[in-house]
Amino acid sequence: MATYNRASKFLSSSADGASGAFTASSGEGPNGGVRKLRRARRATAIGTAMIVIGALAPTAAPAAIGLPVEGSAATLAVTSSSCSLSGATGSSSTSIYNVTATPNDAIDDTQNIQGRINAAGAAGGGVVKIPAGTFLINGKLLMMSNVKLEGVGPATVLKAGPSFTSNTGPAGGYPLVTTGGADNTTLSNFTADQSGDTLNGNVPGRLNEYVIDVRDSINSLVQGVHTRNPFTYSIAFVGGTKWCVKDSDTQSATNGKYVELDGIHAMNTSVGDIVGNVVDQRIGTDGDDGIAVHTYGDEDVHDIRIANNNVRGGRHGAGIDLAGGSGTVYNINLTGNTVWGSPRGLHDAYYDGTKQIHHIQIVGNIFRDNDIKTLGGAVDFERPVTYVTMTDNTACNSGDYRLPAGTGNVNAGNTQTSTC
Ligand SMILES: [Ca+2]
Repeated sequence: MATYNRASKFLSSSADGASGAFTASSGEGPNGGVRKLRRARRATAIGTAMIVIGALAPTAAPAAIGLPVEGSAATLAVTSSSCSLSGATGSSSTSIYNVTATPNDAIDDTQNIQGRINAAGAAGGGVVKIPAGTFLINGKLLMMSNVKLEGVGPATVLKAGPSFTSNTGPAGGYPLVTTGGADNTTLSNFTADQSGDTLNGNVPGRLNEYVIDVRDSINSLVQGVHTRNPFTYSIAFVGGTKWCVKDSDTQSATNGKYVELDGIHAMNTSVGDIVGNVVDQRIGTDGDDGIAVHTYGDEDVHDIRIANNNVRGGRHGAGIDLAGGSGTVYNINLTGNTVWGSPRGLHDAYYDGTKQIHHIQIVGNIFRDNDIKTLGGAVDFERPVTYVTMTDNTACNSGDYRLPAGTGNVNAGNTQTSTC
């Protein structure tokens, strides 16, 4: 929702009220107990990020904002190729490690799969292949550097088992798979089912780690991953740099069980592509933002390309949400997305501070059949922003565009019709 304080929701019991069953404990936060570790890690990540950004030949930083060197969104390279901003390639290893667990039974498969990941990692990298079938996960799969975890497609299902919530991941949450600081990883061609429809996922730490949890890692690729039945965010990038999620899909389909179910979420991270995905957070009533770019605490989120996605945000959120705070959201490029059937299309939000969002490029997107039919139904910047270029977008049966006047803001060539 537009006005709630997301940080306070993380840090205390439910303030949203949508689900009385939400039982987040005091001290729960999206970064969990590894925040210090992540900060230390990020210091390394920034060095890499600056190298990548430098290649984009940014213009001079806007003096009026007074921030350190930052590229201009207008200079971000946007091409039709996948992962074109980040250049993320994931694992380049080729040695095969076959999972030998038996699918489609009641026997847990976590240790078998984790054993293959560990063996590949210990050898310097490898491809862990999982055949078709449903594999029960009662633990948490932790990636190793230079490893690719690869299924055969949607028919390879990693499914949270009946005791999935009896243990937590390294950051105190409930990931089916977390990179946990490993670099050069690929997650490819499988379904990740958190069983939130049958499990009671309203447990402490629910928002500490996510279904597909890419965390504090460099060069991470997620492709062809299908998430189902989440009780937290579906695919998330937290800290780290140089990452890409493409050709994947998320679905949120529960009713009255959870809040805060975002589809693809990027938090306190940089240099990423979100491209060619199908995000649907509104099959049930519990869904929140479709795609969210989010600062938490005083860290920034920047240099992210969101292109050619099909997005339906859930009842509690927007199609795409730029969520600032004490950190800044900048250099975000949104091109060629279709955002439909959401409360709003694109929305700004400030959850734990007021630092201004800036350098956002919104070009050639389609907003259709979103709930709000008046100002802000398509694009809604409620607070002052600067260097926002919003051009050549189409809105139908989706209200109009709201962009306050501000330094460097451009609002031109956008169309708005009442019918599609
Ligand atoms: Ca099994």
